Amino acid sequence: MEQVLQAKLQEKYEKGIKEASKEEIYSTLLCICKEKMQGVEPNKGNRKLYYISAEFLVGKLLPNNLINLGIFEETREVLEKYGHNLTEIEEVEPEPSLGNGGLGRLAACFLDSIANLGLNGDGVGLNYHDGLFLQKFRDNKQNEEKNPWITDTSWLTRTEVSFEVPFKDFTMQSVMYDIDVPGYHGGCNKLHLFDADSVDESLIGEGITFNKEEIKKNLTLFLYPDDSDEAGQLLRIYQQYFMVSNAAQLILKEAQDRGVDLYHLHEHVCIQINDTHPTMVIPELIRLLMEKGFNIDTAIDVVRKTCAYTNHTILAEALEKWPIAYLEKVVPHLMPIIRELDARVRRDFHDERVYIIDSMNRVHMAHIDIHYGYAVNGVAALHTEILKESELKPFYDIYPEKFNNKTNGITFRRWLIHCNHKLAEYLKELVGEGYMEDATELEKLLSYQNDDAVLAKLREIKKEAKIELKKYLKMTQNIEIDENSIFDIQIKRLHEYKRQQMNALYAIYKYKEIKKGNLPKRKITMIFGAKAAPAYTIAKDIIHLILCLQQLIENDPEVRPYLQIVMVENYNVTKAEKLIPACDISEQISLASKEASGTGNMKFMLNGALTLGTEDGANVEIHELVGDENIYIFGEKSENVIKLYETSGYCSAKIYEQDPMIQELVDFIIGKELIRIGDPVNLGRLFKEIVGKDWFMALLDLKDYIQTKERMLNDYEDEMAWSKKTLINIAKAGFFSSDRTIAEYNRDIWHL
Ligand code: 26V
Repeated sequence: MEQVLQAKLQEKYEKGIKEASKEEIYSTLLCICKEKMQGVEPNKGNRKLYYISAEFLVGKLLPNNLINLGIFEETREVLEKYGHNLTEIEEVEPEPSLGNGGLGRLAACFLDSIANLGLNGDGVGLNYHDGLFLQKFRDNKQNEEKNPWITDTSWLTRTEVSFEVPFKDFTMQSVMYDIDVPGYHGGCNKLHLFDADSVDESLIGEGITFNKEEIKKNLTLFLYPDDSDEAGQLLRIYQQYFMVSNAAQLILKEAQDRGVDLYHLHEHVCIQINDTHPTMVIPELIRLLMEKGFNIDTAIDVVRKTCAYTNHTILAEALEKWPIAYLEKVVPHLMPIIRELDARVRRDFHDERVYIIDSMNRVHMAHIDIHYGYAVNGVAALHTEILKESELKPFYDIYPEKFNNKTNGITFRRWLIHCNHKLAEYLKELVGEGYMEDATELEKLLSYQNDDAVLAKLREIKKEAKIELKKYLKMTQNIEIDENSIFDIQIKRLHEYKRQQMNALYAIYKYKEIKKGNLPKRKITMIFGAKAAPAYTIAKDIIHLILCLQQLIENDPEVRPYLQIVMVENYNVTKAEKLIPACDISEQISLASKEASGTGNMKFMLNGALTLGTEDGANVEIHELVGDENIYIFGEKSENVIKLYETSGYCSAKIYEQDPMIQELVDFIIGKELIRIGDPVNLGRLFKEIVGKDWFMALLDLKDYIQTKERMLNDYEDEMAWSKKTLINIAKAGFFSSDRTIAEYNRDIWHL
């Protein structure tokens, strides 16, 4: 490595390693990796997977690629020898903002595991120039700015591949960019990101505003542009069709290049539809096959045997339904096919709940996937059961054989080996290297659960991670935190069902307790990280509340020694990698039945944090694995929550009126302390929402939540007992390796 780096730096910048700047070293390492990846054999196989997704939240790629190419350690040592620090060089890379949350990060973990297992599978998506917005805090509010990440030296490689994508009024020429996805064991796949040369960043005005009608110029500017008006929804349809038409054309081209008889396409190709955003690939493939001479029956039959669908949410508002009128404006050539798909459903099933086109002339995208794909999966055991038993029950009754569960996973390469190197090395010492291959070997750790020296070492590693985070927050946000405090962390998209507002109400509770003189044994550092969708008013109000609380406590000398709130600005993958290793309490507090799986919960567990959570998503499986003793579960069960919705049996105003303690906490939102700091409009609206509606039932679980968190804080003081619990969590985390998840997808769905 030393010689290669030396030679490359000389060639590019006429400098030695010692003299080179961080930027020069970064871009040189990028070149070295790219060259190495070109030399790696692509994964091959008779059946090839295309994982189509609107999001790929890949995170920084330098450390990831160095690890997977097997040159991370070497590189670090060489740099150290010349007075550089690899972590600082990693800082130079802008994080690609190609995703929003769990769905996008899952897609990235999957690409890593697919390559790691040597499977032949590529990702297909869009190359958003500014991705998801950059979050800035001003006056305790979220502001959105553009988030450009594509620089001269980037991991993208422009290819010769280009297609014509036909819209109603014009066609657009695409260009395909590739990012290499090397496997940890050799082999290499690609992430194909489609873009258009006509896209023009100068269209962006103040913040993230732009002309929504100039499709040729705006198509790949942003991920999830605001769709609160018609122009925004049309733009989403343009984006989705652009993505899938390119994907479909690429798939057919590659199949034909391989000499595949398209009548046997399904034997050679498999398409995973990641949530409903890529659904139009189904009618588009049917259309393209018909252009090649297929009759419609055969085209439908082949496509049905090729496509599989993953559902990632049961929130009704997140299940896409596009008005026919909008589809007619953008892709009228798909409408005859969609109508035919609907007609066939109506012919076979006399149940309007499973129709594709509803009585309001809207097209239900998920219904296309379920009828015209061969597999449907949920992402955690509970989630899949809810799909089968309630949300998608009419479909499960028709096609029980299509439904299956694939509990999510995370790549240990990024979420342990990279982000918590010291822990990874120590685990290697304890259980051997085998766990890098087969993560369930982490269970061998259980034999150390009563070994004081091991438990002490785990605490020492946690403390070091806290100190690292402390330095990072000082550097990035000029915030001081106390590494001797307990770190309680909630990091995820901001959504009412995830209930950051309930956590904020806990902060109010603690603030009041401290004011009363009931001091905690140890300082509590509550850390939040979350972006709110720009048009999601209440989510932004919740951010405002948290930031106001942060300021209130920061400026109160009575409370500050015992409680601190930190809201991390622009939460992203890079920040998650710093936060997760330092965490003690992992907040997974969604309203039971609403979080499909969660994957942050798995990352925290693997890094030795204990879960404070509801019986929701993959928390249920974590609970089963670690047992009652090693997790803190609270709150209403999902069956009861579902019943409450069915019977409209929840009334937050009642709880508010009948429980003086809860009333006091909620009133604080509009009390004099906060109104002095915050915006009465935002705080007032949030107050009204919680008392008058509270759709995700934060008040229902609040008391149990407070009590359980108090118990947890108490337990933390018994160092040995706590450390033993963390060890058991690490030992049981192996199940959540995305290598396991992908092996299951391959065994049950893809058959690559
Ligand atoms: C969300 C949003 C929010 C911003 C505006 C646009 C938009 C479009 C689609 C969606 C749906 C997101 C679905 C999703 O991210 N689901 C998450 O998937 C994770 C991986 O399976 C899972 O762990 C999380 O529980 C689930 O919420």
